[in-house]
Amino acid sequence: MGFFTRCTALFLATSALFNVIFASALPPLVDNKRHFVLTLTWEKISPDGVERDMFLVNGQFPGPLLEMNEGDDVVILVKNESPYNATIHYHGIEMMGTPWSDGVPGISQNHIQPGCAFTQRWKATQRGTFFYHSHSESQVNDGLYGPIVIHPALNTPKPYSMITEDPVSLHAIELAEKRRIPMVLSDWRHITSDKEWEISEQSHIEHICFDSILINGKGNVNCLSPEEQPALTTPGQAALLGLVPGAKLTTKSCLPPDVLAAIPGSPGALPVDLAVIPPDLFNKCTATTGSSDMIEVTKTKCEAEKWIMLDLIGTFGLHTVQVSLDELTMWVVAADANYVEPTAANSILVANGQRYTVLVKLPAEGPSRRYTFRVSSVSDPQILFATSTIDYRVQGSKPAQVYANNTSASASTPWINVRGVNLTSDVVFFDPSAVKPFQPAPIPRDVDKTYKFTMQIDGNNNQWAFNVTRDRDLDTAGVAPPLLFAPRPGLQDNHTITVPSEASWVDYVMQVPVGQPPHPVHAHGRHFYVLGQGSGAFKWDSVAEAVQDVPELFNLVNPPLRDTFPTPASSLEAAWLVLRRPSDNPGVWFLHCHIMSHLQGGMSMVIQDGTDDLPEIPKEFLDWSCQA
Ligand SMILES: *[C@@H]1O[C@H](CO)[C@@H](O)[C@H](O)[C@H]1NC(C)=O
Ligand SMILES: *[C@@H]1O[C@H](CO)[C@@H](O)[C@H](O)[C@H]1NC(C)=O
Ligand SMILES: *[C@@H]1O[C@H](CO)[C@@H](O)[C@H](O)[C@H]1NC(C)=O
Ligand SMILES: *[C@@H]1O[C@H](CO)[C@@H](O)[C@H](O)[C@H]1NC(C)=O
Ligand SMILES: *[C@@H]1O[C@H](CO)[C@@H](O)[C@H](O)[C@H]1NC(C)=O
Ligand SMILES: *[C@@H]1O[C@H](CO)[C@@H](O)[C@H](O)[C@H]1NC(C)=O
Ligand SMILES: [Cu+2]
Repeated sequence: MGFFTRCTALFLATSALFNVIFASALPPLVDNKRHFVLTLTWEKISPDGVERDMFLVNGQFPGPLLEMNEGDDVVILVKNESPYNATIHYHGIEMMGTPWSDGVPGISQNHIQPGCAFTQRWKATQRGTFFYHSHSESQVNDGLYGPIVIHPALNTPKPYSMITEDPVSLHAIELAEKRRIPMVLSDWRHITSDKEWEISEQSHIEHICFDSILINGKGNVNCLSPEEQPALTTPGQAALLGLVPGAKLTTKSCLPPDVLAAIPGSPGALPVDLAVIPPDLFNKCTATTGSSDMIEVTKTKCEAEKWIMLDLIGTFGLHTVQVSLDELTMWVVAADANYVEPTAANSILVANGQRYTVLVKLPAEGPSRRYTFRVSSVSDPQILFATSTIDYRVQGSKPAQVYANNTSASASTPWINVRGVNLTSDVVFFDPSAVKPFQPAPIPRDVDKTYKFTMQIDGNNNQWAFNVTRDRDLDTAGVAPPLLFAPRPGLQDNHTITVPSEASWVDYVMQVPVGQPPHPVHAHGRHFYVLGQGSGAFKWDSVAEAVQDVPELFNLVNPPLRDTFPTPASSLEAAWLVLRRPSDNPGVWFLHCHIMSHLQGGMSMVIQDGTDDLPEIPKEFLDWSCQA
């Protein structure tokens, strides 16, 4: 058999066998359901070269990939073998008809106490990239998360033919989609989340330094010299440093405690106590050579083209980053698991809780090569960055490792620097506000209810309010029974809104006073449309009025569909963001900022959607107390 025939046969075989081949990577169906077990433990490991206590899931960090097909009925047994209360939330999963499996303590379930187990059941009604994470306190900062991929059902319309119509390329893209590569991006501290919160509560400041950024759970501590820092200081950082005469970034490239202390709280804030902060937390940086993620990609002789699909998953506790892959172009094809019209970019802004699925075409010819994948924080509190490697090997050429000590061959050319700033003028940045959903569904011109929130500090600057007052008890203590089991019809208070059952669409207006950082707003249950944003005060009574007044600030035709989207930064001027969301999935849902310190500091709101139409809670959930 000649070379051509062999490759053609392989091409046809892989096309036909796709589903058989990839189905074998999924856990088997039992009783027609996809079963997973997540065992949580608390152990010592060293993701960036420094050992600490942290969560593992099934002995791994990040937790294992949960892979399933659209339409699957999913059953997940969570066994808590750690010494802490915990719950698991499936971020971005809309939980149609199963609000009791959403995993929020005090809202949809009680805590899973140490030694206990809880079973969650939901249907994979969506497709794309998600992640699971703890919803107790700031346990995300202790590593309790892992990726989820839902493979699209057969015959799902996909946007790939908007990139290319060449059948050879489309075949290569389909292959890449089956073998998609999760890129779990996180910020990392050497102290536990409990310790961090304790220091924050005692000192009355937030933003205790991080130590590294991890890519798929691997990383290094990078330290910048005092000579390197000034050129990398952002305007936002410089403005904050200006609060204290002579202030400079610390050895860990953080805003120093006295600058953090100078960020005003609201009236009645307690005096700051900097003496309780161990000085090393800000002022000692010891570089490590921990570990670095390397993804090996091989283009075989039979593959005419090589594409890869990366799932960028922002599991950060605080930081928002620019992501780039040296020399290559990323085609964004999905945002928060929703297909979009493909957009080419060299650098993508990823906020905590957001996901992007990107396709990358690798060169067909030429030598094997190592491409550096860069993650650079753009957040004010600290300069933090990381890299990993895509090791691309063209079958038949020498492996890239041969060139590892040959800088002229091994170093790929960056698009961005460690602050996420472009190094040349031809770098294309992805614009999250301009991206269009693929085959958008019509959205209503009018809504039934409008709720307005003001994102602000309430007390000291580690205490945050989603509207006026911070939420003091829900997430941290976990109320029993959970709100879902005892909904309070009609309740409107500082922490709860009740959307009437007859309302089908709702506008959420986030008002941002001057001086706020971006708050990545995350809604549980249904996703929302990012309808519009602007600067200044939101001075209208309704979105309809605003649309009439400033139509150019709204998109009522094909706005982005997301589950996490940041409010605009408001360093110089107030700002606003309007989200339009269907209220057709009765349940008790959390709406909150996805920055862990803001969430733990009280920045959350409970939405009771359609409490008259709540599905009956299954007995196994109502009666659960410890064992699954
Ligand atoms: C763990 O959860 C239980 C039940 O919600 C609660 O009574 C207990 O105080 C929690 N423990 C901690 C340490 O938060
Ligand atoms: C690169 O490393 C290899 C093996 O480690 C060594 O034999 C070779 O001399 C090195 N080449 C250069 C240019 O340093
Ligand atoms: C280094 O890489 C370049 C480019 O691939 C190649 O031309 C050169 O021979 C390599 N040098 C060594 C010492 O391997
Ligand atoms: C970065 O991009 C902007 C906008 O295209 C451009 O004005 C600027 O010169 C670029 N920076 C560098 C260092 O080339
Ligand atoms: C937010 O607080 C303001 C001021 O107290 C209040 O008028 C408004 O109704 C609150 N918004 C919601 C959604 O509860
Ligand atoms: C709601 O917030 C307002 C403004 O801070 C406060 O005056 C009021 O007491 C709060 N209501 C409750 C029930 O806590
Ligand atoms: Cu926030």
